Amino acid sequence: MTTPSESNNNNNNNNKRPRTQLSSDANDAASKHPHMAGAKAAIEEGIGEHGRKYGGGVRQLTEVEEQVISHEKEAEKIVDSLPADDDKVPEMNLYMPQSLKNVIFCGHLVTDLDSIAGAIGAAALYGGVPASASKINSETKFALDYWGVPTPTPIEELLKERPDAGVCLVDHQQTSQMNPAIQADNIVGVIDHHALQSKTIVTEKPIYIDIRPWGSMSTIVAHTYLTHSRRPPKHIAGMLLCAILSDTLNLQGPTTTEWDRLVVAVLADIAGVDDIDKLASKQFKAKSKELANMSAVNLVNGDRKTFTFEASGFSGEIGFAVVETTDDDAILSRVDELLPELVACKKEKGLECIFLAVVNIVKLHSQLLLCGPTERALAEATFGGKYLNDDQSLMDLGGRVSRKKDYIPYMTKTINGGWKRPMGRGPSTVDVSQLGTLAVDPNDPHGKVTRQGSTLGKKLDRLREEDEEKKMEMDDDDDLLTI
Ligand SMILES: [Mn+2]
Repeated sequence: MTTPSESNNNNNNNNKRPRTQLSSDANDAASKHPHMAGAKAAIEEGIGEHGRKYGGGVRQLTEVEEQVISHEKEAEKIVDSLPADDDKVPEMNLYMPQSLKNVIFCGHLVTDLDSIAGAIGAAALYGGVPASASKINSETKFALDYWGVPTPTPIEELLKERPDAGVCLVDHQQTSQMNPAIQADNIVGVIDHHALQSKTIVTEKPIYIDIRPWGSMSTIVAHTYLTHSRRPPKHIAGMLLCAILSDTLNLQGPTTTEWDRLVVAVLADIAGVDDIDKLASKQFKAKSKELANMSAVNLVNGDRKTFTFEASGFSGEIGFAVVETTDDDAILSRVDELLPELVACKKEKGLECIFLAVVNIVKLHSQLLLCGPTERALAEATFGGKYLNDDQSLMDLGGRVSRKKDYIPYMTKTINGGWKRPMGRGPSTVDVSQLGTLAVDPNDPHGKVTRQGSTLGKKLDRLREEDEEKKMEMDDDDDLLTI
């Protein structure tokens, strides 16, 4: 494999998104690689280039679509170099640790998709048994169902049957994250992508260690398949793919590396994914059943699409994020955390407007988060919904539930009807230094992406206070949020 440069994806200021070109080479490759690294659907629809979607609004490629398209050729070359089936695996000189044969592969407690998929992938690769360290979450269940993979047996049960079995820890190496049924003496290996901190396991004998600073443990497993000229079976490729998307926040998280991007394109080809964006958003839907486990960054970026408008009164890009959940009260309690994140995302992505719709998928109604006066004006003109809180940052959208059918077409109508942003709004007073940076807490087994060092929340509080004062002075319902 060629070596991509190891750079983290901190380039959040790509206001100008690259537009896709479908070359004749790509047309040739299409017959051999019909899935186009997972971007078939996007390329065929002409999204980001020719597509005139939703009337006047043109949907841009999502981050994950852009990434797989830019790695498509390299990924296809790699897939071509693999034998078509495992019977024809060539003799190889690469080290395959015999100590991992027949062992149990187990991820961390409060287990997640990377831990489960990584255990399944590693067990298939090294010849062992996957285990679950704790009850699986809704996102993991989605991936297992989607790829038709049985849920791994709990580690306690496996160790009851085979108390002396070797254990290879995946996606963790700290004792605090280890299932207590695992004895330190039984550990024969670690495959992980977390920092080595104070609670790292201590072993008597040397063990197999594979720790790499990549976005997901599943990327390491997939890469080992490739370096050993092994083609992961379709369902394993699919599981690993979903796990990388999960840990890297659809390749947008700060820990994402070039290897994660390339391996996602390779796995999408092998797993036969035509529409990677659809897969990512289905997975996000499953995940958002458990809102408590998601950071504001994840909620704003998990299923956000960008639309470009060029109308007489307004031109520019509008971001529209959707969170589908069974528990929208959980969102209402986090509005103060979500508004600054929306403002930060708007600034970083160079958007004119950003919306977040919270859809209750049981009651089939939705609420719209509004982080500034432009958003409020556009939402009022489009939906005319009633505000649900004093500072007018939450609007009731009634029975509207679909971005494709209920939100964007009507917003497009408003904009094409000559809508203009509210008068007297100066340029945004947010500067980049207020945004903080995206980070992954090294102590969090989920690798949750959070924003640190942002002062936007404080600014929000201050503006609210100022607004209260102003209201008392003038009894004028001036715009509250000028950020
Ligand atoms: Mn992980």
